[in-house]
Order: sequence, then C-alpha cells, then structure tokens
Amino acid sequence: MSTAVHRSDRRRGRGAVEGLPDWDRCAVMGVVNVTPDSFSDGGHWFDTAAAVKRGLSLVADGADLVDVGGESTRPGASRVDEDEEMRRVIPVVRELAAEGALVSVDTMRATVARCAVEAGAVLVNDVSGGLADLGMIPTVADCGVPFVLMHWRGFSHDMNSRAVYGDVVAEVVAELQDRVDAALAAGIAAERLVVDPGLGFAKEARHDLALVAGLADLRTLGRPVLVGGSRKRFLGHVLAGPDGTPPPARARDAATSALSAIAAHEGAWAVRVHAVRATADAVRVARALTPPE
Ligand code: PMM
Repeated sequence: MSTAVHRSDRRRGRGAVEGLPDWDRCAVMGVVNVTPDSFSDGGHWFDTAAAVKRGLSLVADGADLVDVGGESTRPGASRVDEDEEMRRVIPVVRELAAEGALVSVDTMRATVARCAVEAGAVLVNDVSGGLADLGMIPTVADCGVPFVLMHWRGFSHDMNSRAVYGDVVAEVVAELQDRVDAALAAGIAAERLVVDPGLGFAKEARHDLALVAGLADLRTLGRPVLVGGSRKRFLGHVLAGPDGTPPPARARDAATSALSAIAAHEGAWAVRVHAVRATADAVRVARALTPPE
C-alpha cells in the first residue's frame, strides 16, 4: 500500500460528528464517574462539587469532552435507580456546561439523557447502544444531539457470561450495524452517530485485544469510532506479573496512554480516559504521523 493511500485510510472514519467541533486529531474524552463504586475511580468524585472540580481539571489537562456518568457499569454491578442517577448527574452536567466544558452524559436511561441535554450536555453516550431503554433512541432523535452507540450484550450483573464469540470482531461489527440501523430508522442523522466496541463489556481480555487490533474493521461501519479502554481489565491482564496478579486499576495509566496512541493511529475519533494529560500527548504523537495533506 502506498504511503498516500495508507495515510488517507487512517484518516477516513476519524470523521466529523455533526454538532461537535471538528477536531483535527483524535479527541480526548475525560471521565467523571459520579458513583461510589465505579471500578477504577468510584467514590472519588461522589459529590457535585468534587465532580465539577474533577471535570474542570480534566479540561485543564486537555480533555475535549467530559463524560459524566452516575451509574457504575463494572462487571457484577447492580443498577442504580433513576432518581438517584438524576441526583448524581444533572447538577454536575449543568455546572460543567455553565463553565464552558463540552459535556457528554453516560447513561442508559432516556429520561436522564433528556434532562442532561436540557442541562447543557452536547452528546449522549449510551453503553447499551439504545437497548437498555427502548425510549433512548427516540429521545436522542428528538433532542437532535450526537449519540454514542456502544456494543453491549446485557446488564453488568451477568455480562461476563455473554462473552461468547466465534469471531469477536465480525460479531461486534454486525451487532453494531444493527444498532446503527435502529438509530437511522428512528430518525437520528447518520452524521450524529458514533460507534464504540465496548471494551470490557461482555468481553474477555483476548476479545478486547482482538477488537483493538481490528479497529480498521470497525471503521467499515462508516462512522467515527470511540475507544474506551482506560484502566480496564484487559490492560491489567497484559501488565500482570509472573504470578498473574494484575496491577491495580490506577497503575494502568501508562498502558492506557499507549492504547490511546494506538487507537488514534488506527483512526479512532476519540478515546475515553480517566487520566487525560498523558493521553492528550499520546494522541498528538499519533497525529503527527498523519499530518494534513
Ligand atoms: N466504559 C465504561 C463506561 N462508559 N462509555 C463508552 N462509550 N465506552 C466505554 O468503553 C465505556 C463507557 C466503563 O468504564 P469506567 O467504569 O471506568 O467509566
């Protein structure tokens, strides 16, 4: 493959998302989990003031978007009720948006998504790709905001039992295509859709690694790709010592930056991370390899 073709292939699919800035590199989405129990940062930003402060520090570190969520999706987690999710998320979205941050809301609930958009969120990030709440896709269509469709096979309490694949990349692409079709059929503009392989969701480490290696296949869906691998189990698996013990989640940020560079080089539209600064540098290095033509 010639260098020119190679370059344009890497650039294709990074794409623009209608309603968001057209970042000329992989964007960085910083995570604010307003939860007592998310697997890597649960409990740290569990009140509104701490969560807003955290979001602003992520922006200062180079985050292009701040993703605010109020429900832990770690494997085995049980659901939080809707009133509690609202109480956690909406004030944080409102304050961060008022401070000028571009806020995305990480929710599986249509009502939370709508209230978050009314409070200033510019993007809805649904880890269930619209499957957990059948009101989600019509609501996002009505709100007219961009929508992240993540690959998902079921709620966290038993998702590990659904990590059964023949060809994980082909199956994730096909299942995401179904979600894209459902979103288009409900009237969400193609230009507002983003797809995400859902690393760690109903996947074992080998599945996550195959999906990262197969990002080019995900881009055949024709939509920008978001990659959320920050601190996840598969990185712990890669980093495990000789006795097989993985380092704790917070000791996986260097590996996360390496993953971010790879994802950016493979044409990801954005990466979703807890520690922004190193990833912001990593995606710039990747960007420097594919300068504008
Ligand atoms: N992962 C988590 C939560 N939300 N959203 C998207 N789009 N992609 C992801 O991979 C994703 C997500 C779980 O990770 P966390 O508990 O560290 O936030």
